[in-house]
Amino acid sequence: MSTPRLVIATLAMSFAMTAMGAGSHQSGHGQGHGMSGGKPGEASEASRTIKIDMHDNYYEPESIDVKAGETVRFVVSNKGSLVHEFNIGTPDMHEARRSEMMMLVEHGVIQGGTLNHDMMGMDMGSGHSMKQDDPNSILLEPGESKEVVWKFTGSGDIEFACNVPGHYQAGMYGDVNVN
Ligand SMILES: [Cu+2]
Repeated sequence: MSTPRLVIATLAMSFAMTAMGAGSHQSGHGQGHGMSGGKPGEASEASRTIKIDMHDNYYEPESIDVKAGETVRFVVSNKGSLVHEFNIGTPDMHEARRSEMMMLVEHGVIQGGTLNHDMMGMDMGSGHSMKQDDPNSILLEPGESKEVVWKFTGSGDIEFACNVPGHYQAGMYGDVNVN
């Protein structure tokens, strides 16, 4: 029974360190809450639905066109055999997210095709948990399907990407062309 405790303690420590790192990074950029590229949208305001299929390791479609100010409802399905992420953000945001994902893999939260939901739900103390509930990101096991509603507030360099280690590098990202 002592092993899980040790794992939890290690997780809590590394998570706190990641959080501190992210905080200083953001203030350095003066970006506040790090939601550049848009913000969570209301389903009732969505002008259309875009279906995104996730495979090992690419998206279908590989790019999308949106209008500035448009709210889009994404229906994302994992058709692959590995855990995949659909995350909307700038390249900087994805890079920061990849360090976090690396940690989730190192600690066994993501194991190939499965997610350890018990570990994700644990309270790490000081308000942190491993729960993957960022509004701009969904993390899916094979066969799962979920929706995310996103409002694209302006132009800029926006991508959707999977930051599970190795996947972005393998080309699992797509451009959001904001017109
Ligand atoms: Cu992936």
